[in-house]
Amino acid sequence: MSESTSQATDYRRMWADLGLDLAKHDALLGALGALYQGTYLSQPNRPQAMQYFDFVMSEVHGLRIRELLDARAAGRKVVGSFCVFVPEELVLAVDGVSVGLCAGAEFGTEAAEQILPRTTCSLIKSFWGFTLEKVCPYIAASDLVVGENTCDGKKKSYEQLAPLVRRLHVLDLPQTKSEEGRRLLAAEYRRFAAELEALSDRRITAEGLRAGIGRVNAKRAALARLARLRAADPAPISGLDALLVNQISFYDDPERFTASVNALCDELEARVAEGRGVRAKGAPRILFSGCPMAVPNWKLPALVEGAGAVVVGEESCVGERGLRDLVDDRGATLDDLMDAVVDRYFRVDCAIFTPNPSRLDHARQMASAYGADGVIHYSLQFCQPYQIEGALVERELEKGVLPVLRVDTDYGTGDVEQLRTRVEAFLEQIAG
Ligand code: BJ8
Repeated sequence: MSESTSQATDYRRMWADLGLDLAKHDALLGALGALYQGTYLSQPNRPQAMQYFDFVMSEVHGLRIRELLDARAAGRKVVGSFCVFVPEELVLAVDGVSVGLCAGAEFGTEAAEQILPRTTCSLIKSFWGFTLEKVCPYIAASDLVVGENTCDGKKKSYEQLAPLVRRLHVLDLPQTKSEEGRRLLAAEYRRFAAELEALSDRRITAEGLRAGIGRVNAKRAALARLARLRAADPAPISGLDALLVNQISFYDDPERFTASVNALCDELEARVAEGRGVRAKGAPRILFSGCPMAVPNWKLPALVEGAGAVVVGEESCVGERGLRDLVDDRGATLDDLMDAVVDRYFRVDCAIFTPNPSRLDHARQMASAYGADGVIHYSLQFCQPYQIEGALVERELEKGVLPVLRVDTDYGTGDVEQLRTRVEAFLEQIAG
């Protein structure tokens, strides 16, 4: 048997042992492979260093899952989550492994709609579809799944998730940036820390948490370096590739990922110095603002870049909202460090907060820092927090005479042609 055949056999055994439905999982991987080929591998002028991220994607249900299972066999715990409010620093402090769970593709919608109303956003339907149809190896490999009381759809649907996962912990998150809100977040992170200690049978120490903070800070610093390089004109990397790197940050081993992002940035710095980019200098520059885009939700950036523009930033949780701000690691005690973790996460300006003015400031700052010619506000249909806040973002940015296009869409392909027409008209408006 050749090495690749034996590896494929090994993966099939691994997926079967995890309880996946192999036929449905094959269908999912087939569709994902074709989408990746058409969206990513056909792009012109890609940086060489993207090869690492292509490799990660090719092994996202293979080698990475094998690594998670090896970690479990060595006694480490795998913690799966759906939200940037789940602090990876705490998971690392008990020597755990943090992974994002599948929520970016339309799969198992019919099964999901047995539980959820049709008027639920694609992201929630997606994680339910993946779970019910048994095609997500990440949730199957997780010792603990962490939900969060953010929007109503997530909050209410987690109530029914417990029987489908090994162990579920739901974080209660504040909805206001008040003193009471901060106290709630601090109490909830301490309750989460206790859950992790019970799960792993390890104590969180100041040294352990400081080390976890250092590893996540290094990852965020590398992603911030990548974000800054996108300010150059011509942009040295496509928005699709930069988005992919951000998406992979939720799955990959933190050290290996950080080193790979820094290697990519070295190459991009050389490109910027030579004036080389993925598009000609002066190509229209678009900033995205809105809902997170999880793998493989590439529909809108692919349309924008297919029309000749370049996406230069994402004001989103899979993007700058998720990566900005490092945790201060100078505290002497465990309490100091826990407070620093709370301080950092309390600054995340998700649209579930009311009011949420810092998000408008961040969108404005990013548009200016990255030289955006226009902003596309992206909401998933039925996502009330972002759909409603979208009007505010539009008003605020248009005051500064920046054109804004508001798009509400889902994970389906039924609206692609209509979106293409709207995006092309928007780019013409910008050019005019
Ligand atoms: S911190 S943005 S990752 S909650 S799209 S499920 S909001 S109805 S994803 Fe999010 Fe955390 Fe906030 Fe970020 Fe609900 Fe909207 Fe669906 Fe959403």
